[in-house]
Amino acid sequence: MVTGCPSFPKEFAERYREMGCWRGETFGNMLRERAESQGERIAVTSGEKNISYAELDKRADGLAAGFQQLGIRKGDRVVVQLPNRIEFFEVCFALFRLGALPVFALPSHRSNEICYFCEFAEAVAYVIPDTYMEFDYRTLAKEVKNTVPGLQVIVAGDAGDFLALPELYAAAIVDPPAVSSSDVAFLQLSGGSTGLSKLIPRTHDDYIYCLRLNGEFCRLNQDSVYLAVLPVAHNFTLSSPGVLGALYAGARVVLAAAPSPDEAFPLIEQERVTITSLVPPLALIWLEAVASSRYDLSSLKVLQVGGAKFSEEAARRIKPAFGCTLQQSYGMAEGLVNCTRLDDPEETIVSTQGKPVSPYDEIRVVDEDDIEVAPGEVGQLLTRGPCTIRGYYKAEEHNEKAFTPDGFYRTGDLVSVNAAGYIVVEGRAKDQINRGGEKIAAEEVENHLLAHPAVLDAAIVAMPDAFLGERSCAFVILRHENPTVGALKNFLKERGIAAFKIPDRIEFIDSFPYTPLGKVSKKELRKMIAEKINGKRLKE
Ligand code: J2J
Repeated sequence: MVTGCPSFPKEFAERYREMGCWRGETFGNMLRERAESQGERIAVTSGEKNISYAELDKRADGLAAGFQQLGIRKGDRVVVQLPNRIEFFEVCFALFRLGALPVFALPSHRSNEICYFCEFAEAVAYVIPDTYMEFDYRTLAKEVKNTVPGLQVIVAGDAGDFLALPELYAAAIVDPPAVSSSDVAFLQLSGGSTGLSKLIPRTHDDYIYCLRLNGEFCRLNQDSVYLAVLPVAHNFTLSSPGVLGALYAGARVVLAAAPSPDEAFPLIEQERVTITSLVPPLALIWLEAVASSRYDLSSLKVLQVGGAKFSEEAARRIKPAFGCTLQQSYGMAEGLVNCTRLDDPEETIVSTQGKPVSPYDEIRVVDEDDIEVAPGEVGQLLTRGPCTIRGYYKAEEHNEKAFTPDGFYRTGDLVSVNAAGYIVVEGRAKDQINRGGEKIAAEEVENHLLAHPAVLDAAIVAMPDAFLGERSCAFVILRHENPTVGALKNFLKERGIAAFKIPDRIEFIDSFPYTPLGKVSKKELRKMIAEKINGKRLKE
């Protein structure tokens, strides 16, 4: 067992097994079974490259042996920061076979986040591409090594001073470790609301159950083709049903290098893609582009949209524009996933975020005192179930607040549930900005701003945005000097944080509005910035 990972209470685990939710499958065995039953079929396509199930299985074994020779053992953590390339799959399945845990970083993360993941998870290795989107990850790795000297850096590509992934493949694992389905398979990242992202321990049992159900609701089978346009490491693209759900179903995964219609539409035509998933801003871009597209997108059966609230108006346009079914997906890396069903009435599909995938997902909608609200009323969503973790990795104190004593996870989402059990996301009680699906923990960025000598105080809120849904606005009280907005943004960039976390707007202010309890009133700040934006729009 990896220490610091809260597990499911015994009686719940037994029940989820008895009910057939958890079937004792592991990712390592899952791939082996697919390789045995349909080895010749293609598992993943990336550009000109194709890898069959049998090859992927063999490559994963070879790499597992190589990792083992590097000293990576069962339970060790490895930060994996790979974009949508075949190596992502080889690395993950190699680690799964060893019982080592990938920690899923996103390509947009920079030194500050990566150092934190490596230090906090006590990672033994860090896997990167050489370059991606004109960014050199080896330079990033050098910075990380200054802080975490013992880390082994493995590069998928031209390795420079580091270890070259292609050279690691070895013959066979010695004494293959026993990996149990109740073991933690990896650490996923939380969107976070207090300070740094929390790490989410997901077991083979709970994750495979979740992606299996998601696959069923999307009617995935061997003939399905899933196009991954968003980063594969994001929980939505990884598992709802995502790339892992597609492999579970024996389908084919196609990797897009970028999410733009220019890249994705030709791929849909060429590869006869049947399903893909988008965040709302991307869905808007695709909607614009499809009208004048010369590509044949008729193979597409399901277009999933999730990660942030999709407006009803835009949702209504999907079916007429693409000729396929929209599926709204409302999930969280902590576990619970809701989706609309493909045969739901169109009204349900466009106006709700779906219902839980598992009949054993328990839902409570509560007020500020944890009392359940009347049916249909808005409250905070609490959940417990066979997919949802019972606590974050090494976060005992935080877990006390993030979970109820009886194990419900406090999602921080404000929702209402209709008579048919479908959830509508109405708002958010957590201190987070959802920038078109990318989550920003206000406190994390506020802390970075506070590190600037001229900043006395800072508060970050969401401001409405027609395209992204929300953007971030930082209200800043200065001490004496007058740094420019550009200088402050640069300061944040130099601290090594992902670009999406840098505030879209910075407003200087003399003092903050306060609540009667003496806390900074973010509600008032949100109102101030929304009014300012609207006022400007009225004048224009
Ligand atoms: C409104 N808010 C949403 C939606 C997520 C499937 C789909 C998405 C994620 C994901 C995921 C939303 N409408 N349709 O992991 O498996 C907001 C909520 C939620 C938070 C979780 C999956 N879909 N959200 O986005 O861990 O606030 O997972 O609590 O990144 O995103 O974010 P994340």
